[in-house]
Amino acid sequence: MDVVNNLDAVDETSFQAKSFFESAPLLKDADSISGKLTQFILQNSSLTGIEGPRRVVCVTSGGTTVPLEQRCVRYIDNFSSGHRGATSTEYFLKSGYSVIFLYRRGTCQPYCRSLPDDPLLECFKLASDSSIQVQESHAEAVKSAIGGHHDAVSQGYLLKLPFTTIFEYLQILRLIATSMKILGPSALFYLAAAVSDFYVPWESMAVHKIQSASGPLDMRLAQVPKMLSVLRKEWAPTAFCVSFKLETDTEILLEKAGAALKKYKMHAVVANELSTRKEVVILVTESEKKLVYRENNQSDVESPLIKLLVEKHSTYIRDLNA
Ligand code: PAZ
Repeated sequence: MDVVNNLDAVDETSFQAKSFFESAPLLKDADSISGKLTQFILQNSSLTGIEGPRRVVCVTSGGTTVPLEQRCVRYIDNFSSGHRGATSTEYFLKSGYSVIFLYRRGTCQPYCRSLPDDPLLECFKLASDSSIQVQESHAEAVKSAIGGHHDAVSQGYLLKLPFTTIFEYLQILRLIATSMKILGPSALFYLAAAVSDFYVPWESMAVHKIQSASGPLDMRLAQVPKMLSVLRKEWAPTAFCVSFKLETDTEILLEKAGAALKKYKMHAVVANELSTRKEVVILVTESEKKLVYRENNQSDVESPLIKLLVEKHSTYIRDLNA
């Protein structure tokens, strides 16, 4: 009976996902994105990496917006800065992975964490001969940002794809996942983006700016289909999948992370609490719940986290190949 119910739930989610994509506004640049993905994956899959073909990870980062009008003036947003995704990307590259970085426009970028928030204006100065010079105080940060980023991109190890809305995010994620299918178990998904749970379906969305003259706004949001199931079952069934669970109530965090692990058949779920997310996360797998801390004020929690995930990914590949 349980099996039947479970199959019904899977079919229902696939159906909801299909309707979501059918009614979503057309993704601009879909052909160009597909072309970049095909080239990136072909090029990287022919390289040798840690214990076999070079591994490719899709890191998602930042929050998705929910437009309230088709000619969008207002939208719902969330807190995500993209720090987790950007930092993790650097550690994955350092560990020998190639990275497809699916990020929210305007959020934190790999290798730019040490730069000030307004980097161009604060990092440079105009010299007396009108040439542009780097401020001494920012020289190290600028050098490492330019060097790290240039190396990763010029060697073809980093592909950056931006999104803004929930519609763009899910359409690009589907393109990435289906393109990565050929990589089999060498593919990893690291889904750190804060993805909206609710949205306004395109066909029921106001076309023009919503007017305030008619009084308080009464709006019903639909639930975004749970694409993690679809990713695992249809788009990339042999990839190693890591999702994130954020809560503000620590009492329910582990329970929710455990439920996500089972329900979406993730290989690992990273549980984190809003205010402590930069200091500690809990890596939840079928066999354990492991606390992962940052070592000190100068280090990042992503360093030990990525190390653990790379080990788990290696075990997964070895077990599948055995
Ligand atoms: O982007 P950031 O560094 O500010 O925060 C990271 C995070 C909390 C968005 C991420 O660790 C996470 O938990 N993402 C999934 C959020 C969710 O439950 O939808």
